[in-house]
Amino acid sequence: MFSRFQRFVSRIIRDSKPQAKSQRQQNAQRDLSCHAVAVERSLDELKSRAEGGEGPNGMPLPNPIHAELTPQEVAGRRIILVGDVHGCYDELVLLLDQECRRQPDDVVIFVGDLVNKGPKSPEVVALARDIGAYAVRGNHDDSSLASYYKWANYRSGKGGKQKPDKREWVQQLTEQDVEWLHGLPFSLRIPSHNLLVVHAGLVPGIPLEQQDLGQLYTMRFLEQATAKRKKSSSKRSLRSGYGSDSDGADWEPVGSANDETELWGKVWDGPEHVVFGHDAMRGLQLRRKATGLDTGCVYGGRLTAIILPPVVGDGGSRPSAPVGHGMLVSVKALKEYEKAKGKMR
Ligand SMILES: [Mn+2]
Repeated sequence: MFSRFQRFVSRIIRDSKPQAKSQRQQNAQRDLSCHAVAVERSLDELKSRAEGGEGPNGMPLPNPIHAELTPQEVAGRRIILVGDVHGCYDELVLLLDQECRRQPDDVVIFVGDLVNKGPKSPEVVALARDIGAYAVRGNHDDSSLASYYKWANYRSGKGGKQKPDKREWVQQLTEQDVEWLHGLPFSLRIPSHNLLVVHAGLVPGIPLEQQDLGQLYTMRFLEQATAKRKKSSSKRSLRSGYGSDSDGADWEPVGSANDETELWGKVWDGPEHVVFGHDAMRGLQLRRKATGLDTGCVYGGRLTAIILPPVVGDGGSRPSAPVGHGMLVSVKALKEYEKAKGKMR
């Protein structure tokens, strides 16, 4: 028996479907003319418009680089934080509709890597835009933008002999999709919940604005700065910009794990609680001040979200709905879309 509330919710879900479908139909109808328009506005022009110069992958920096949702913007609304989707559109729809019972005024935030690897990347971007979701920039979102331009330049004859790479799905992105991806910030702060969202991780003790943007969407491990200095030349520390005696940082990001590394989320001690993705091999991470939501859906794992209850009023100075009060929900992947490179936990 459906309760009246459930009927109400299912009506909302039903009502929202034709919209999603028409968006998908639009995807299917995308023809070359829209790409011609997109390519006309060349990457150079976009770069010149971006005041902050280039990001770590050569793409124009978004404005703002670090975004914020004000207490007023989230007051009285649930916040649904979604792990790495990687084009798993069908699982995303199941997660939002069935597990989250998403309603129009819920604030949906993706932790990045919405696209690539999985089967329906353009559909995921279209859905995210359609529901007015927020997201931070994942390494795959950023590199897919680069792939888009590589293909677009090739297509328009501007890009020399560079053939498009294997990400053929980028050809289905509309100009609006591309614009949306360009706007993805490297972090999203939500002061009412003492919450910070990044795709990968943060180095403790370094102000957000001084964090290395490339590390924000790629880091997994940290090493004691002193241990690293002992091992590597001072050149390396200088080049990475971390660990000099003057900045007082105790930790440095490193590319792979060894005896002296720690998962960054284990070491992170705030002040904000960080929700992140990017680490399917570790799976769900529930730390005191960090929550990792990448549960490897594209590798046949699960797609996970955390639902935060609404904060009444503006939250004041003491958040009444910290991440720890959130509810975890997830759906099992419908299939294994890609083989994992390591063993998933
Ligand atoms: Mn990633």
